[in-house]
Amino acid sequence: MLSHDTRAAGTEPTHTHPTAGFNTRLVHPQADGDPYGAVNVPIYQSSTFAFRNAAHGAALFAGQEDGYIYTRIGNPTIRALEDTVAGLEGGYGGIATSSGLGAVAAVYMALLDAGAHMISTASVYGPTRGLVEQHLARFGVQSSYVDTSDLARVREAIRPATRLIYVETPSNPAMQVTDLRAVAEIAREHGCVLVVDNTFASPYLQRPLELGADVVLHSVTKFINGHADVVGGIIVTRTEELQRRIRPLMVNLGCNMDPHQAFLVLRGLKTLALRIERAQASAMQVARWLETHPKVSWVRYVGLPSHPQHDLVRRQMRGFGSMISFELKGGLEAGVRLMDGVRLATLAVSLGGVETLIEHPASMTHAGMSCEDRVAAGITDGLVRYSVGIEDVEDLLADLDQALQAV
Ligand code: LCS
Repeated sequence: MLSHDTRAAGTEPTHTHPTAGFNTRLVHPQADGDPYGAVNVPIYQSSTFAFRNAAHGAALFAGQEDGYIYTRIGNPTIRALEDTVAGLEGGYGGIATSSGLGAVAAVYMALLDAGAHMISTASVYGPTRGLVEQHLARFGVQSSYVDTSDLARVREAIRPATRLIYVETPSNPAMQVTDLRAVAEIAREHGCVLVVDNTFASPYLQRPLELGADVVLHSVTKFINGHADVVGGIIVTRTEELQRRIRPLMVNLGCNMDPHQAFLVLRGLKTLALRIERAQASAMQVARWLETHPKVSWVRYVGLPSHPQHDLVRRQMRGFGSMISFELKGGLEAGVRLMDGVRLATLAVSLGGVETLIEHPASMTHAGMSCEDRVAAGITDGLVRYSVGIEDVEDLLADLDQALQAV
């Protein structure tokens, strides 16, 4: 069997600072020491790695020795990111991918056989759902989309062929929150793997593996990198067994991360906690301000007591993050005016960066869903999504104020 890893079989990743706290691990990535003492993990921009001799090459391919063969299989810069994020999530190991959707695809393809059934949060990021409904369905994968915040709906959807439960919490953009401990119990009872998309929270605010999930994944394009200059993804597995099921699929699919991407993400990661603390403090102010605005019909922010799962959020997350969804009284037309009226917030998809972004899910990120599925998932036509950045909050409020006056 060919090696699909940079690590010899049965070897646990060892941590440079095994007792270090979360913030320390952000700043000091898990990496092999650099011979020149470089403070940052260097970019190993090399497609291939020389073997010392033929026996060394054979040992690497056989998975008997740690080391690097070829960058699609593994690379020191990429591995530093994988080991660091795995440590932050409390998992066995990481698998970095070319995009968040690459991570989703690798997990689905590794864990779902023809005829298998999966259950997913209905209000997931649109293409995550499209991947199954438009593509994997052709290979015989069956899927049900339910409001996973309602545990009865999850139980009802279980079939004999159910192998995987996929939860996005908080969900994009409906901000629905799923009780991970409870769903993990359901998954265990029925022999299913629980996969959690932790993109909206980041490991700083929520650690699904500690609540019973088996696999966590991220679009690192968002909070983990945080600077709107990289598209990337990462998978973290709780066990070595799951790592050995998913990693070969990623390697054979060829959706690996690039070393330069990994370098940028390692740099962005250093300030994850600082960025989130700042953005979520502003988000709370913006959400409260919107909630009292006469032109706003409702606001969904997990930090507001008006959020239907606010108590669960307090138990499950260590903060509220910086994603806000809201609806204007004037519906879609008012939303369009608002998006065309803001001057500081940028009208763009994506989220979780240092700059504030605004977008309209029904016509943009979730346009691929049928109108019926969208409304069932809580994504109404007038819903506006606002990703709060780290600007001065007074400037963000002034910007919203002037744009809302024109609505
Ligand atoms: N999971 C979540 C929760 C996401 O929000 C996204 C992208 C993905 C996975 C896919 O990650 P990617 O391949 O883009 O790195 N969400 C986007 C959004 O809401 N606007 O633009 C992209």
